[in-house]
Amino acid sequence: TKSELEAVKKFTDAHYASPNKSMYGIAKGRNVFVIHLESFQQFLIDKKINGQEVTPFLNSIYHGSNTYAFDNFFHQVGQGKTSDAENMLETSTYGLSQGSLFATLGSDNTFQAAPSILKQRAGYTSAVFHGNVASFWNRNNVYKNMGYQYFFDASYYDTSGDKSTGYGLKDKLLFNDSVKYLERLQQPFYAKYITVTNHFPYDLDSEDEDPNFKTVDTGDSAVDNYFVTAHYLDQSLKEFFTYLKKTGLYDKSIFVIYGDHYGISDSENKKLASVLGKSSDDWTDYDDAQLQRVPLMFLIPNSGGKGYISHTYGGEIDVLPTLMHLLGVSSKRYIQFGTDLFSSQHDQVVAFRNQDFVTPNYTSISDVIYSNKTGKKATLTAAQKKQLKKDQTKVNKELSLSDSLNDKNLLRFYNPKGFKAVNASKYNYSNGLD
Ligand code: GP9
Ligand code: MN
Repeated sequence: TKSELEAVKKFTDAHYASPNKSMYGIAKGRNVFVIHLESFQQFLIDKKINGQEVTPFLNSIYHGSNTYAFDNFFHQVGQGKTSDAENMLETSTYGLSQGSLFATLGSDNTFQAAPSILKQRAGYTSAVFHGNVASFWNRNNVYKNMGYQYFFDASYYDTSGDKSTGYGLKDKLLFNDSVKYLERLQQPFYAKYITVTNHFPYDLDSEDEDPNFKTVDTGDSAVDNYFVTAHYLDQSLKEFFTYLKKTGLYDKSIFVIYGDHYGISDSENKKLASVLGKSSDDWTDYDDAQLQRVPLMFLIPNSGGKGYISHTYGGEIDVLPTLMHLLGVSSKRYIQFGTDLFSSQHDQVVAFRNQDFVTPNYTSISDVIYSNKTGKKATLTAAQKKQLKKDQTKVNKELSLSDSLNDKNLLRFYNPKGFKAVNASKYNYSNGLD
């Protein structure tokens, strides 16, 4: 009902963070590439194995002078995995506590998502490039409700034989074979690339392996192969960027590069520990939580070289308002649970979907508070306890209001200024060949 919507709106309004003036609009009018690095965790960045970087190309972006990167950025997905990440990134609302929002609510809900907002506010064309079938995670329906104009799914590419692995077209082929569609998009565009090759169980044909890259030998094949497919993903990006630089698209764009969620699960982390130079003996929930960091980078080529690596704490929920402000589009009128990572008012309490949370100083797991300094259970003053109680209350409230918004489809009652409701029936993603 409308009063339920009011409660949500009151909360998001109260938490709104105004933009950082020095960042607002610095990517205005540029094309947007959202590059979804499948199962990609932050520890891969700058990681060396047998003296070799696993992801040299991404590392060069990470340290590049026009890149704003975050090293305390967390995924916040639940069971909806990739689809939860997509939902958070493009709506700044949470996934559900059970199942996938895309799958359960995505066909019927009202969305006020990045593609429709950017189309209506700044004239952006929108498209998704993905090498899996369109129905996976119910994307064919959800994307229409989000206002995506084009969805170049598996049917647009030759995915036969060894061109695919478990979740679809290999990344190098996706980037290469999508170019003929990308080139026809009206600029400015908002284009999302969802990679798949770096996905459990991290299979790669030997023909795609870099003979010069030798992985670890932990005895856990998922851990060992994870580095091999991450290395492949890195090479695929390098090839794509070579193309973009050649055509000049590179300099006219902003790149949002992020990891969607963990690739190595908690149960395998002890095997990973030795690779990370840690002992698995006293491995705790705290250590698992720290590994939920994923990369987030905003690369803005030729933008004056003021980039840096920020240690601000944040999560996937925060990406949309941050991106909008970089593009010079105010986020104020929308219902969004995240806040601009560059804003001095940004809230650094990062909620996980199960109500655990991380702050710059503490990690809270099932009500146990760990100190980020020591990694051990924290000894807390009364004032610190009080603050952490407040943080927990906020996390719970935020998650439950997001659930209320989505479960009850409350956005259908919400009319932000100038927002025209998306008409999903306008879009037809079927392959133009038939
Ligand atoms: C498949 C891909 C994988 O299309 O996006 O999703 P995940 O299994 O990571 O949720
Ligand atoms: Mn995924």
